[in-house]
Amino acid sequence: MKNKEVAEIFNKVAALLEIKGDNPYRIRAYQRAAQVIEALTTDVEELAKQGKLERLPGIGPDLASKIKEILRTGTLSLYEELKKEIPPVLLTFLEIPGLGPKKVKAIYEKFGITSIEELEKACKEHKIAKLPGFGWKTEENILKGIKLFREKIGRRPLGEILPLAEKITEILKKESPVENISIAGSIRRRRETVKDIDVLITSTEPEKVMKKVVELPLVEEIIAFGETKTSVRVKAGQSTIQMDIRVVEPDSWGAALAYFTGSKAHNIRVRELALEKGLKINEYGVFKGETKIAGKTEKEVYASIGLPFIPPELREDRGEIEAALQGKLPKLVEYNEIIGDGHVHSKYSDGTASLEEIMEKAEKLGLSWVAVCDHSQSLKVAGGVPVEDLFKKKRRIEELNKRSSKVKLIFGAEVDILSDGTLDYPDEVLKEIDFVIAAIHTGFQQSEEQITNRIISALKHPLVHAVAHPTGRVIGERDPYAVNLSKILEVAAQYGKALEINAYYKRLDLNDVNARAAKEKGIPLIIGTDAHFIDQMEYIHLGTAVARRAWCEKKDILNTLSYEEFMNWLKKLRANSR
Ligand code: DGT
Ligand code: CA
Repeated sequence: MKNKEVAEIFNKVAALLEIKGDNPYRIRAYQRAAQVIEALTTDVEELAKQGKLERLPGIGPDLASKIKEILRTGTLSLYEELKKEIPPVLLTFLEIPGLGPKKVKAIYEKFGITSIEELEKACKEHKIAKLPGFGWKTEENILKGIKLFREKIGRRPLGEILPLAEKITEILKKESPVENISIAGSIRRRRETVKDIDVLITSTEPEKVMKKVVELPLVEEIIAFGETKTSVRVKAGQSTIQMDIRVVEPDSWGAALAYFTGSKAHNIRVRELALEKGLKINEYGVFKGETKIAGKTEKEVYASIGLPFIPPELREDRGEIEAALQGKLPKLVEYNEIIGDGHVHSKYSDGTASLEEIMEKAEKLGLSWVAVCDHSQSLKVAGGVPVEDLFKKKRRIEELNKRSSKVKLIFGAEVDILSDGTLDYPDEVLKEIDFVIAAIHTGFQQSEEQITNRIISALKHPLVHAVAHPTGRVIGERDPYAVNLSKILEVAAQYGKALEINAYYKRLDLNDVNARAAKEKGIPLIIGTDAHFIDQMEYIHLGTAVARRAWCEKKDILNTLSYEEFMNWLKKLRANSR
């Protein structure tokens, strides 16, 4: 069905015509055609084949031929021409939720604003509200729209882009003459969202590598083609993302990797340190006068300015330079030290995998335990487990554990914190569940005080071990609910309860900053993938990345414990909570 694509192009044409100040009847015709096509329950391509397009309301010979053109070429020449006539920034503005063509046009004509940053500034200075037909509310909506736009379209979740970037580097490694290849930028630092894919290589035959790059089937558009730098847009889900590939000299590999890994803020600090030592540092190397004193490896580059190697996840200028100078960098938890998954759903609730499949997958991932935490009884939309079934699940887990020596399952539950702060199973049931992780799934609209108190009651409950996704945010979709996190941290620390680092790529909750605050208070952290499909268990490393960005060491993360150690931790916590 190409209906959506055709409708979208017609809508865009209408918007562009409106910005241009074209004939309102013509604009209306495109809008109407878009609506008609979008509402169709039949395939527009079929109608075109049968010559029935003109039977649709509002579609005459001209629009019918335009539909055929879109079906044939994937675009419309009129649309492509309009795009060239209009400043590109206005096309971007149209993508901001809450900003239609009329408003975009008015803003552009009045202020000549040419970037999102300028638009944001004008809103903050209340210039926009003064335009006829605008107001305070419009300004507020535009600001919200800008935020959503940046999150959604401007930046993509790491979990979507990292696998793509790794796939591309794997292909280039196998099928082109690269010597060194590495992902750099925010992906290498494992930031939760990324703007683009930065790749560095060394090669004696760069032209062959670049040729391979632009020939990748994933490439949708070539932005620039050159032997030292090539930029393309690669297909990523429903849209595309820019990828820049740079070729560097082997002698500059470390310097380039450090430079292009960033962050910019970290680089600036590094450069200042170099300057203090009378050195110059750039993407080619570290220089004393004209002489290059380092550049081949990152380690050598850091050493030349008196620093130990700083792991990419720490390079955010959040104190890592000071810590490095004092020899106090944390020994970050390693990806392979995570041997358990603290939160997986099975068929007992809304997961799609059986217990056996979870065990199998865990073994493939090199894990030695998985806590199977299905939803609790009231959460009907998510298949909450009624009490009778809980005990079936418990027995089944015991049987499977007897048979398996490599992977153990833990009988857990993700128990809803009800809107009054009580838990969704009675205590006599909770005490039979080996791992109770409490969570909020309803009442997101409650006040900060209410939500905070709900979580606090759960943390204080003697049978609760942990709280899942403590802030409730979903990247690009939902802001955190109103919660006073510092109060939560205080109570968790006081009661020795764990907080989750939810590793699902759209959650990553706690995030890096909050997880670090928790770690500093000595709160144990538990990584859980919250997998509802078996493959989502692979996201465990994203949770580890958050933990590393939160400066966590092995001792801070419960998933580094063996099965027996973790079970002991659970029991001890309850014994101490009585
Ligand atoms: P992103 O792409 O927004 O997710 O984040 P990054 O960090 O990957 O940023 P990007 O792609 O613009 O640039 C990659 C790295 O290149 C960045 O982390 C640091 C370095 N870099 C870029 N521009 C500058 C600059 O103006 N000064 C310094 N010192 N470094 C820069
Ligand atoms: Ca980047």
